Amino acid sequence: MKKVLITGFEPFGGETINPSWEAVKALPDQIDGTIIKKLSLPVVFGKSGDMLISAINTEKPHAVICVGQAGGKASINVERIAINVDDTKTPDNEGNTPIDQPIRDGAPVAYFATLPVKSIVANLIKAHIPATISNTAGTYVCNHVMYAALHHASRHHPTFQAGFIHIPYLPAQVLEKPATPSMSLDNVVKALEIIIRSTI
Ligand code: PCA
Repeated sequence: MKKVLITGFEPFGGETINPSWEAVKALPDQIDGTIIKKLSLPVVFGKSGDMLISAINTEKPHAVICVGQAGGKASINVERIAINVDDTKTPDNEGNTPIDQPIRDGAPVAYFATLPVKSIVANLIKAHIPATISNTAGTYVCNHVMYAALHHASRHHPTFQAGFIHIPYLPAQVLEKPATPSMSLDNVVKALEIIIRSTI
């Protein structure tokens, strides 16, 4: 049986929820005969990547799909690339603010996602869910986790597919920010199901 490991994040930056974990935990435990394993990651450099890699080693999934909040985005952003740097002025949930720090010393500067990013975007748009390819996952914890997964894949499990999906705020997070876009939980969950089906 095929297995997909899908991750969300705990809240950060003063929010009380993170839409990524809200959507991931709402997914069914199986989709088209594929087992869906769900994991919540801390918004902490280092620890987040270590937790993900230990789950990959335990679960031995066929694909790893990591999901995170990108507040202010209006569409599902399918990340194309992860870069080998942690760089932030915004502290993570344990107060770390790495500057210009390689994620893995001496490792490649970047990895492309190995999810089928173009067909994922096409399938989302076909289902009337706003979606686009993004060419930067930033230099905060989401990029860190994406890089850690792809580096691990390239070294140890060359056949598992991995990538990252950034999602907008949920409506509940923008009630007092009228100019900020959001996407309903139903639509985000539907999007994740389409992303899983497009991958397996
Ligand atoms: N978004 C952050 C980290 C956790 C999350 O949900 C990011 O874009 O890096």
